[in-house]
Amino acid sequence: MIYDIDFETMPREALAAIQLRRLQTTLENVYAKVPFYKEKFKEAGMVPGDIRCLKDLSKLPFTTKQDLRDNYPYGMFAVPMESVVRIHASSGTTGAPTVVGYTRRDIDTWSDLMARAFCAGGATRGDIIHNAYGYGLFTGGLGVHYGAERLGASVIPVSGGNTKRQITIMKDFGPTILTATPSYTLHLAEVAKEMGLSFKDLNFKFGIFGAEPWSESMRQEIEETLGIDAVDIYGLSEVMGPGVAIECHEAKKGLHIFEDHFIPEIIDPITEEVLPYGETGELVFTTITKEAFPVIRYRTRDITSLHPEPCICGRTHIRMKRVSGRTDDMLIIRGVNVFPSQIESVLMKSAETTPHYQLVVDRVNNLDTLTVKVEVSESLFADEIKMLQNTEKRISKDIKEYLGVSAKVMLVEPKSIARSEGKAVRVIDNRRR
Ligand code: DLL
Repeated sequence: MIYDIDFETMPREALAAIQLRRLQTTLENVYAKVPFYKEKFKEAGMVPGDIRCLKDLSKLPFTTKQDLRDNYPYGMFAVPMESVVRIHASSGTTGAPTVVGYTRRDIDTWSDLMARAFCAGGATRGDIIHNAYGYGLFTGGLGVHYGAERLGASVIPVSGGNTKRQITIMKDFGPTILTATPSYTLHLAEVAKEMGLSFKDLNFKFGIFGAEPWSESMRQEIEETLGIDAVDIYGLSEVMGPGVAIECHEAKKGLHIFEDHFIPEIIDPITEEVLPYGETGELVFTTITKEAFPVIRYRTRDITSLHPEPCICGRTHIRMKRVSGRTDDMLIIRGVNVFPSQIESVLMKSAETTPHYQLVVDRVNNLDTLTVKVEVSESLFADEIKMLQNTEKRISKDIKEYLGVSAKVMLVEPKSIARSEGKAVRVIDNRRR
């Protein structure tokens, strides 16, 4: 089902006309209300009226995370506090967090977009949504929550953590849709297993996963382990929160960006030049309907590409490829650019390891080193140890039976006993020393 058929399937020329109108209104608004933008426009020698077509957008200066930090906490708000009904903040692992605000109409728009997102994922009003995104300053919990209610589905506001209790709730309440980060989802599956429960015995049909980069192989892993469809959802606090873009369940190939509210661009992160469709670079967003916290050409640092080709679902909104990483996540190891998601794709191909990994980078004797810590699959680990122990015991017993002498058998790694080029050295007798 398409939630907002008129806007989501609108011919692209009509969409462009709406975008331009909304963009022009937004620019007038930020110029008048946010001193930061007025200053930026002045520096660029421009006034909002200079933007006559969508292409003109590329003449405007960018907004960066640093700009938001410099105006911490409310300096970028375009409305007085009396009109702000909600405040969220992004985590701020590096430096001050980014504070964002919403008017009542912003919350309304966000709820609508999240309802759209749920429908794109395949939800209906009859669904029960287990929402394991964190509630609080993070936009995931409440963003998803309001969208689920707007759709008319039943939402279980369980938030993150308290994992065992989550599993009991899943068993008892019978939710049909799971919303969580992909990594937490895998943890949920692990804990369910420890509790003697398989996700396949639960009622879930599909899940909407995002808030962190995840690979196509991680999708497969989740779909197989949980026995559900896994759909990718993207968003960021500065632009709105979850529900900026989502995959449709029909194609599961790229995320439709809700272009009647957000204008995306892809730029080369170094030269800052706008790149053509299909090319990979940094995603930049301009919001065109937000009241409290509009952003103009906001540099997300997320790396992706844009694809305007028609989609089988009927939506005309452009698709972005799944985010492969962030410009600030990229590791340079001896000159080679490495994204954690690339390592993840390699790890996911190995049956013996789990999707739990960490990369440790160091510099030893002026050389970069990369250590990939990855957990061995528990079943394999347990089986292997058991098998090794059984083999050791069996050989020990055989020796005793055959020769009547007790021996401790220690299995060692293949190829760890020195090979000889002549006669094999079969005995090292330390007693003779
Ligand atoms: O993570 C909003 C959100 C909540 C999205 C729930 C989806 C689901 P922030 O905390 O501001 O907002 O973090 C935004 O997270 O710039 C990306 O780097 C990353 N991110 C979000 N969704 C995805 C995704 C929320 N589907 C930052 N794939 C963004 C990859 C994602 N990265």
